[in-house]
Amino acid sequence: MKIVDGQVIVCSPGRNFVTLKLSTEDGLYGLGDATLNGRELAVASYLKEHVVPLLIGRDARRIEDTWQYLYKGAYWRRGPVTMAAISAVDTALWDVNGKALDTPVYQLLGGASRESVMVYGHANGRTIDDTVKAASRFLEQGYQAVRAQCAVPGLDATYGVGHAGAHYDPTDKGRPTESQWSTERYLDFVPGLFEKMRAELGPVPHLLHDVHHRLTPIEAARLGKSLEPYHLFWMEDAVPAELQEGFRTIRQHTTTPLAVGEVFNSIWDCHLLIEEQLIDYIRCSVVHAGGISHLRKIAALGEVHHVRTGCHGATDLSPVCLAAALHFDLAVHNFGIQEYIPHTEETDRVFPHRYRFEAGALHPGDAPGLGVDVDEALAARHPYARAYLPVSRKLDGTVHSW
Ligand code: KDG
Ligand code: MG
Repeated sequence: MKIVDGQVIVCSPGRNFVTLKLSTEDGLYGLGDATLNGRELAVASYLKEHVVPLLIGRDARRIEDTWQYLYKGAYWRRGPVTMAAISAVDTALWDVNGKALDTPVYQLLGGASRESVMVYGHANGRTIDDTVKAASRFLEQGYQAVRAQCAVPGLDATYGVGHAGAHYDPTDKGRPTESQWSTERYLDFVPGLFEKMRAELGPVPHLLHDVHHRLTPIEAARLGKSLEPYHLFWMEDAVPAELQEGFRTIRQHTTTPLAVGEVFNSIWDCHLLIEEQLIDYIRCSVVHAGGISHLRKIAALGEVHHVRTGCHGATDLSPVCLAAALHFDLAVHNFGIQEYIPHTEETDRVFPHRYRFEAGALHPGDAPGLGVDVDEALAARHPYARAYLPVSRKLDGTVHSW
């Protein structure tokens, strides 16, 4: 099953996506997501210029060998651009192998470990009351888990809070927005948000919160401690995790469960976090952490250290990535939860898919491969438009993590 062609499809049905389409001599093709929000063309170029030429003529059945060939063969290892490119190849190969064997990918991964995949939705609001109302709407739709983010009084923009009525997309065409940050105001505000959430929603729903890398370990420890009465499902990205050892401080002080990893590229970014049991959920995604093959290795390390999966699933990860994540989630034993923000109808039209939502859970469907496609003619009608994620500054003007 030789690979005969590799197309890199860059499109922007509402937001930018990079998709790899690998075709084989048998007339089959597989898709992989290669989207790196705000830096999309770097991955597209890496694929077109450096990776696709190496794939032509290779046997599409050699998924692991191809992964190692691209990873070790580049000499320059890891990094978001390289790993998004390798992820796309790996995902496309799982897809095409599923099609060749006429079976959904989850069956190749060991079969279903559960009936469906529990997801969490994003509730946000400008006030605590609005946030509680948004969360209630998710629960009415059958969600069991909701992430809550609320505007911090006195700050002009807060991560996770969208414009009223709009699908949440924080990127800007043109130069990035600069938002404000105050650790003091944030730390004073968030416990009150969750006090109200629990008072209004009761003890049953899973509540999650994303700190988005903006605290130091000791600040995160204080936040985790103050949130303990509201028993969160997780506190996410409490600190920038380049320094894995930073999690030791947080862990020593709080029983609030910790999740991290959406920006990680490989097992080397999280092995210490997992081996020392410093976290509870690993958030690595198919698109940014080496594809299905590498994510399975991260999950396997997690399994022996009481760490469960919680794949990143924001809308900058395309429907191709979401489909791949769902096959992985359905099969992997130590699954925790899957993030889910529905894509816009415009995006869904470009990427028709077979995954389905019901009562707070997703199922990848039983189509051969990943069960997701790309309408290339429609994609061509949505040309790429450069966009940037926001930049954040403290009130005195110092650049801070967004
Ligand atoms: O591109 C950045 C987004 O994917 C990120 O800000 C979303 O933190 C995020 C989340 O948890 O979904
Ligand atoms: Mg996050």
